[in-house]
Amino acid sequence: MRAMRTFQGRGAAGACLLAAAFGWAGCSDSGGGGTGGTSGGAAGIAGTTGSAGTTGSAGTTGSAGTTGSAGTTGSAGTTGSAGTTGSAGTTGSAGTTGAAGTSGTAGRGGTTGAAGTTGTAGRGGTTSSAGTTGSAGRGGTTGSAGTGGAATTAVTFTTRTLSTQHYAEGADVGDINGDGALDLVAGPNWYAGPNFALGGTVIANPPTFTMNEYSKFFLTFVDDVSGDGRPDLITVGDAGGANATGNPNAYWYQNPGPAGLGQPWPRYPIISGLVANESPGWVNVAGDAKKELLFIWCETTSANGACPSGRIGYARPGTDPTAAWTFTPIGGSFSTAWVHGLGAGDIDGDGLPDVMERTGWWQQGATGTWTRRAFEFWMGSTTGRASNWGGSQMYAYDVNGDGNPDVVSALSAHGYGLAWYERAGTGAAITFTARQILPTAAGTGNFSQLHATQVADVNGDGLPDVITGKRYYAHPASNADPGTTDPAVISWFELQRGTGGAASFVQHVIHSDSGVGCNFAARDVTGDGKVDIFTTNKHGTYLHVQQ
Ligand SMILES: [Ca+2]
Ligand SMILES: [Ca+2]
Ligand SMILES: [Ca+2]
Ligand SMILES: [Ca+2]
Repeated sequence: MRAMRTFQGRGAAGACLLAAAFGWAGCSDSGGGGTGGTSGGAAGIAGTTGSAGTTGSAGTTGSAGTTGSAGTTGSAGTTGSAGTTGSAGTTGSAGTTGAAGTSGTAGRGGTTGAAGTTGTAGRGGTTSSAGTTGSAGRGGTTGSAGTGGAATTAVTFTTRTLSTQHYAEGADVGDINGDGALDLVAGPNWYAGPNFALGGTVIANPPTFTMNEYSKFFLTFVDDVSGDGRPDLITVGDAGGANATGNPNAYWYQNPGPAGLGQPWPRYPIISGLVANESPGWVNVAGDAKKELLFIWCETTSANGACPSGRIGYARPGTDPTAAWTFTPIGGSFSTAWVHGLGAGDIDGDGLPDVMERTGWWQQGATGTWTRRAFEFWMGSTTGRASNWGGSQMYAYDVNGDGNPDVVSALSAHGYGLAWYERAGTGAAITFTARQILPTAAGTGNFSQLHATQVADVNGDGLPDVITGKRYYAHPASNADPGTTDPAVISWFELQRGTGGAASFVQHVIHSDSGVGCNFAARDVTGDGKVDIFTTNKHGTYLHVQQ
């Protein structure tokens, strides 16, 4: 573990009431994480991200959402609601300027607050002292921490290599065999928890590929499509269609139940034509509790990735999930299947998920209308072909704790750069200021090909962190990207907040010889409450277990 770089951003202060008004309802929608702190009390956690309470911190169900930290609904502790201005913990008020959880066993302070003075896991804010009697106190940027405990609880990972073959580039988790333990799904292969030996395959004899070939499983999502309570697989192949996958390129595989797991799973195409954009998301866009497949639909395609009438939108199954899913357009037009950068999150804070892509965002109205707002989320990372510009999975959450959701995105899935975009303004006047996390050029500690990104609270301090890495041979050697032969690193970027809307991300390397694929999982799969990271790509299949 090593901290490699810190980039500072500073934003507007004093917007705390915005969070109380509408900030976290929206994050709940986009994140899909656990509700926080309904039981509160002994483990009350509060602060600028509003996670709180015994059940509110990140964990098995806490921060599973794409953008949400735990406690996104904001109620916390026995006495109060959490959030930027909320109170939390058994007795302490928390938040931007508050003291937090002074008698709580896991009190966490706000930006300038003292925290967890008697807590066993007290964590301070940026300028505070923290956890003075805590056994695991963590200090802020300038704070002294945990005089009763370790000054800093280092986050470390042990990496397990599950395969050194290239099967797939999409990974997710779910309880495939229904035994109560989370299993790991890497394209066609699944590994049974808690030991993670190969549990089975969804197709017979899954093929392997070289690092210069594309697999047929670019992205993998696990969810119950059929409604029988068993988690199924949603898979998306190469968005170009011309390389390896063919047309259609997206399928769902029906979990046959424990007795049938030794056989190939029934497979159904999701929609005709190509599911395009290279980061389709399994996210909640529409106003129900279920997730949808967000993508660019190349309904009619021509050779070599051309997408004459591409529209951004989402698909979901109808009453018969084995029939073609229903596509709901958000807008157009997109002319290539290989465009990069896509995500959903409540940018304007009205509780409705909005949609982000590399050239702007689509604001969802109350009646299901969508309004395009232009913004270039690649921010100058324009090496290589124009289709390479733009990142991977995009997220919206309040990075700096001012109450406004911000955007996090890689800048180029085949080049360099990572940033958060600080939101200002409201409605049609919403603007963003780019805050660089990783630069757009090669350099020490930097890495290219950020083709998959996740957000999760890795260190359990209530602040959502960013995880990304190098997609090992994102393009083959015959079409090399910048830095193709550099080490295949995966890193997490620790979000730290300062006063007055300042925020910074501190890079920590998780592993230097594996990287990421097209999507991966950041969840606690070992049951200790600490976020683990599961990847599969052209380098192999890896489980990074947080210690
Ligand atoms: Ca299981
Ligand atoms: Ca919205
Ligand atoms: Ca913000
Ligand atoms: Ca964190």
